[in-house]
Amino acid sequence: LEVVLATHNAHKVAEFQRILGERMPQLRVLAYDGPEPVEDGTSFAANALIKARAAAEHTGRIALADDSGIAVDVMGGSPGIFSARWAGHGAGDEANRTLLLAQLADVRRPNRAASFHCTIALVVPAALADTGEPVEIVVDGTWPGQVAYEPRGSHGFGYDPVFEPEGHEITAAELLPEQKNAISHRARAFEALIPELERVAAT
Ligand code: ITT
Repeated sequence: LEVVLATHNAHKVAEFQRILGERMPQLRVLAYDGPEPVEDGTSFAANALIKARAAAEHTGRIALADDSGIAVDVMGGSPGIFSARWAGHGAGDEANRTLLLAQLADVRRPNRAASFHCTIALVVPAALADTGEPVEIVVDGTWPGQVAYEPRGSHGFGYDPVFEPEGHEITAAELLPEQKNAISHRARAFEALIPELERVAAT
């Protein structure tokens, strides 16, 4: 089974390849970085579907896309779907983290509660679906925790250095990649995705 993963984020390709490949040896994840659709959805699910649909249409292959981010409770769920560009388009991960810490400068625990969210869309183009209709499936994973007072750790990417997962006194960037990959929001979304992929592989 070959699927294309619609993303421009090399970290995501690596995580998908490693985690899905381990669980489904017959699966090959191909990076797709064709024309980028406008991500103008108002939810993680809407944006994941926009990206997966575009890749499925463009390649005629089964497509996956991930939309993810961090939601801070006291900020009403922001940065949320705007996580990748919280400090502006192209500002980068470090600028995003610095801005978030500045916005929470006066907020003490336990009010720094936050969660990572990962939504994955799976789109089977009509031509490959046994019903003759496109198949669209969306799964989610959530990883609760809190925002740290200062960045720590050198693994991972994005908001990992400023996110302390529940049950840990260290940040996600202080976890080894294999530890993070076993328990993260993305790992939780993969748990829900694998049975769906197996169903698709069987048809
Ligand atoms: P694509 O849309 O091309 O897949 P992207 O990085 O722009 O790549 P998103 O729009 O889904 O992806 O933005 C997700 C952002 O949320 C990402 O840039 C990180 O800042 C953050 N994020 C998502 N998963 C994360 C994780 O596991 N660890 C740390 N930060 C994460």
